[in-house]
Formats: sequence, structure tokens, C-alpha cells
Amino acid sequence: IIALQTAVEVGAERVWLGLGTVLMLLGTVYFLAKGWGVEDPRQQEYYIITILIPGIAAASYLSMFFGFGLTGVELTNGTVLEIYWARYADWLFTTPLLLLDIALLAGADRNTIGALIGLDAFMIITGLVGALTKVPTFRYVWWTISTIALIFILYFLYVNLGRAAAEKDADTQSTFNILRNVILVLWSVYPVLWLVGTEGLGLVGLFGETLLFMVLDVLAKVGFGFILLRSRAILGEEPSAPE
Ligand code: RET
Ligand code: DD9
Ligand code: DD9
Repeated sequence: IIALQTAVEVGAERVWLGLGTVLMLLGTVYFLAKGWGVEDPRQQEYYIITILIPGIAAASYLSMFFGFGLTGVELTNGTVLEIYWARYADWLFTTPLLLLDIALLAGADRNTIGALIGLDAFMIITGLVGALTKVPTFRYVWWTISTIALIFILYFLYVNLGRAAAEKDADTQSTFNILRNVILVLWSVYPVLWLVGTEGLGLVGLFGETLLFMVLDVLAKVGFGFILLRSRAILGEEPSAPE
């Protein structure tokens, strides 16, 4: 009976999971093709990171499409929630890679990168704990903890990385500013969607939430990588350029 109560199946939202898989794959292939033959090790570093990001997401989207990345959580009030836990597996690896990309661009020091990535992993894991928590009130406690971590990340991004980037050339600064704004805007929507979506207040249903997360994920990964890899800041780095 308990097994039956928590058994969940992929519903109509599968269409967005399938589309997400295809778009992430297309992004991966596009970045791979673009980076093929790049020989400068510093450029290669950006390509490796930026190719991995949609590649990991494509695997996660496929697992959700197949229903593998989905679980049922029965709350203490009797409601059964359908939770796509595979999102968090994706985000746990890809959000640090996104931060690494922009931190390398800004020329951040090791401690700043370490603090950013540590906070980021903390944000995703506390968000996952919230999503799997059975007592409704405690879910919002975890949401608050995770959101505080996000606020620190965005602060470090703005202040510490901004300070490091200010010492770079004009092309790098302008790419940095665009990517930083992309992160500030897009990442801020995630906690709001979680809160109004099925994990929280349920104002947006699973179908709409899956669509919106898919759009956000594609913009935050493929859109971000597109801006980064076509920028003069990356392309203009000749192997022989003086440091
Ligand atoms: C969660 C849980 C609720 C609180 C907060 C969250 C933040 C998530 C973020 C995710 C970013 C994902 C990206 C994916 C790229 O494809 C985990 C929803 C603050 C910021 C950029
Ligand atoms: C079941 C979710 C798959 C998420 C992919 C994570 C890959 C980590 C390298
Ligand atoms: C079951 C809720 C569906 C909500 C659809 C929202 C679409 C947002 C663009």
C-alpha cells in the first residue's frame, strides 16, 4: 500500500523533458564542433567546461524523460509530491562548472573560486533536502537556507569577481558583465519557481513548472555557453599573446 501511495509516473510534462534532452544535446554538439581543433590550452579549458555543462544536463533530462529521475514523496499531510530529483544531480555538477567558467574569465583567485563552489554545492544539497522533506513547514526552512546561500553566491559574483574582472581588458570585462547579469537574473528565478511550483505552494503545476525549468536550464547553460564561446575575450586569446 505504501509502495502504491508513493508510486509516480511521468505525465504530460514528458514533452518538456524530451525537448530539454534534445536542446541540451544540440548545445553539447554545437560547442563540441566549435571547439574541435582548438589548440590553445587556455581556450581548451573553457571548451571542456562549457561542453560538459549541457552534456551532463542532457543525461539528467533523459533520465527524467525515462522516469528514472523521478520519485514520490509522501508528506505528513497525506499529499504525494512528484519530485524530479535528477535536476539536483544535474545542478550539483553543472552550477559549479558555470561558476568556474565565469570565475576563470574574471581571473578570480583560488579562495574565491573555492568559496563560490562550496556555497553552490551547499545551496543545491539543502534545496534537495527541502524537496525530499515530509513535514511541509520544514520544507520552507530548507528553502530559506538554500536561498541565503544563493544570495551569498550572487554577492561574491558581483563584488569579488567584479573586482577581479575590473583588472582585465575591455573585451573580457564586457563579456564578464553580460554573463554576470545573465546569472544574476536567471539564477534568481529558480528559488521563486521552486516556491510557487509543486515543491512549495503549488500555484504552478508540474506541467508548467517543468516547462519553465527547462527554459531556464537551456538559457542558463546553452545561452551562457554561446555568449562565452563566441566572445572576443575567449577567441582573441592568441597562444603567443603576452600575459
Ligand atoms: C533551489 C532550491 C530552492 C532554493 C534555491 C534553489 C536554487 C537553485 C539554483 C539553480 C540553478 C540552476 C542552473 C541550472 C542550469 O542549467 C535548488 C531551486 C536557491 C540557483 C543555473
Ligand atoms: C540521474 C541523473 C543523471 C545526472 C548526471 C550526473 C552526471 C555527473 C557526472
Ligand atoms: C497545470 C498548470 C499548467 C500551467 C501552465 C503554465 C504555462 C506557463 C507558460
